[in-house]
Amino acid sequence: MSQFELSKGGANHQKPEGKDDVMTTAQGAPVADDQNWLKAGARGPSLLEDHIAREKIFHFDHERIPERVVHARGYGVHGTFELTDPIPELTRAPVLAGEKGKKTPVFVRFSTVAGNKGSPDLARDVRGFAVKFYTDEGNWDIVGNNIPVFFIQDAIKFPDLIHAAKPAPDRGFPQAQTAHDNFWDFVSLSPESMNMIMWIMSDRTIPRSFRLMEGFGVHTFRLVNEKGEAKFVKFHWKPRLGMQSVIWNEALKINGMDPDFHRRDMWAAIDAGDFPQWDLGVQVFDQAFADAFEFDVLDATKIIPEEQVPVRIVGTMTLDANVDNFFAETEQVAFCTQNIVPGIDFTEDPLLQGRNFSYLDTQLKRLGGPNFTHIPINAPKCPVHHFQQDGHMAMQNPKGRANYEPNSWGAGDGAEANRGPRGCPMRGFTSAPVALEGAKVRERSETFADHYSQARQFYVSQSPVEQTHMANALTFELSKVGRMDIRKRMIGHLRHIDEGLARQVCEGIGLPEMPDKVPAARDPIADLPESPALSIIRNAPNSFKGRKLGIYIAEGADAGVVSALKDAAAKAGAMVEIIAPHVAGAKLSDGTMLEADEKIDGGPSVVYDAVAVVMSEASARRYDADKPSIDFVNDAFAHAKFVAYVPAVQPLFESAGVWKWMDEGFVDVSKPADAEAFIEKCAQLRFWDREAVKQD
Ligand code: HDE
Repeated sequence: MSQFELSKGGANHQKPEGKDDVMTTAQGAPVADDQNWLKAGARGPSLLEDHIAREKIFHFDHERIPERVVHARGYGVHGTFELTDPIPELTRAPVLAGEKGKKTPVFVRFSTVAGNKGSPDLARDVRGFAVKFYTDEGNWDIVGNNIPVFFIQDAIKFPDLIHAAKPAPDRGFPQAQTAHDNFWDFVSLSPESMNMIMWIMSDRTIPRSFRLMEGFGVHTFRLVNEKGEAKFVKFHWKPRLGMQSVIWNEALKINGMDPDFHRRDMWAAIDAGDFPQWDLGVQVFDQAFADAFEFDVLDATKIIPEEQVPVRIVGTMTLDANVDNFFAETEQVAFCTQNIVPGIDFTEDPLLQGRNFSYLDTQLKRLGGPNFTHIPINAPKCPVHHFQQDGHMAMQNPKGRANYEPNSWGAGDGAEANRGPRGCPMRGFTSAPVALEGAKVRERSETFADHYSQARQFYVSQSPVEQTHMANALTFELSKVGRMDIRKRMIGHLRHIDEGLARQVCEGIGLPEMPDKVPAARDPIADLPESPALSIIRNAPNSFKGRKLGIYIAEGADAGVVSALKDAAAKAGAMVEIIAPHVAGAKLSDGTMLEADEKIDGGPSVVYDAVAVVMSEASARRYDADKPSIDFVNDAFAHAKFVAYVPAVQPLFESAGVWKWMDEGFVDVSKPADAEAFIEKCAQLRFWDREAVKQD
């Protein structure tokens, strides 16, 4: 039967197998044919009467909901939080104070901030790290980021910040990047953003994977114990696999090769049963510490260095399930900073206070009504009792006669349930009784006035390689800024942070002389101690676990070497992908055929943490003019990756221009025993010395 005949009216080409397989309308009526609109005669016209077609198109027309204004591009996964060190002395929230080993389901959504929903994953951007805990006492959301500070101190500035960062309104570009005039204009006129600028110009904004980044609640919150005693707290997520980032040139290429790089990585890890984990840590401090601290703990542009207040690990989050449906879960999940539970409380941080309004408001617009808590991904997993009713899409209206309180239904008639719920002073949420005073003013506290000291502290705490990356990032971004006065103004700020950094950027953009310093609201403290915890490289995990090795093979590749590499990688807990000139794979030296995961131009070295090139000399000659093969080798070299090879690949490595530059990052794996030595080296993740050599 031809395809045409199959799709002719009434002829359902796939017969339903059982009752549940019969297609129905949304109203449940069985459908005979949903591939042909009802027509007056086979050649039309189409009849408006076709309720089946109209229902199908009507629903399709409304498939989209507004994307998030910020954090539109995101990826959500399910998991569990396990309490390992309960802290009942600090909080009465069972999620943190219950029995050791208590488990709480979570849903986590990672995101970028500036880009639209379809933008690439590896934009230089802050990553959202939002966690919804479905606790026994209601949903608790830590709507955090992978950077512990923020651009601005007061929520009223948020629309300006986001307008400036997003595409310019007149032209509608650039997409998902801050390398443009409007952004640098805004931040250079908002000195409070300087600490955050240091963070976003660091490698933190180009993470290798969601699995390899930290998370932070950013604001100072409060923990309140059973006695009503409150302490301040900052929340931290520490990835068990350690932190890792890519290099900027690599990020640019990955965005082209695989715009879904981060979501694919997360999906694949979970799908393979390689569940990512983070420890949840708390930094707890009291009013006396807050009073003595150099900065205001309510100022979200500041951190509290871990060296000053250690992070105490209280539990572990394991992400172990991908969503069943991206829209239903990832798109419809509604995080709200105001979702807190008894035992946790807000502070007066003006950014947090503004957010507490914004998130609820935005859900109304995005999800279309006040009943978004009825959508499964947002619904608490504990009992819910209240008198809220009706509205769009109401699915859980309260039962019974009483829909108000106080009421006297149920009193004495034995049917207590009829009267509905009541507030409970013992169990219910109570705010920490913080004393407030002051006149109504539109003012920023004097204690928020230091804009440079912690920016400097961040910069000096980085390793030399990371400092160079920061200077390069600033140079890249400012080179995309057209207006000279904006470039100069930015360097005028950098001079307060570090004269050496300012000079490098000044030279990088080709300015003949250093611009004047921008007047500072308060003189920076130049000698804050270094905080080694702020560096990614200084805290490298020394492990290749969870990373990915790409082995490029071609006809005649030594079978023993390939299998030794695979075994060594598996032993280290790393993943392996085979790349070949054809996706069908290649015949190895022992005559076996090894199937490829990627064809060479779809599997460039930028998507791997380390690579191996194993082929016969004849193959190396055959591909020594093949551009994707050359790029594979060349990029691996340029991005400071560890490279395993066999001497036969010389012709290809020569035409890629790397043969004469081979350094200790290259490992000859001709003997199978060398494979283990190579994978051991890969635990360093990158051969940074190569970058240093190139810069000399
Ligand atoms: Fe958000 N932010 N934000 N934000 N934010 C949103 O809420 C907002 C801020 C963060 O995966 C929106 O549901 C204001 C800081 C994450 O669904 C919106 C201010 C931090 C996510 C909103 C901030 C964040 C959002 C857009 C200034 C780190 C994604 C869609 C006071 C601590 C959550 C939505 C997800 C999303 C407002 C600043 C993190 C418009 C007004 C600081 C991770 O409500």
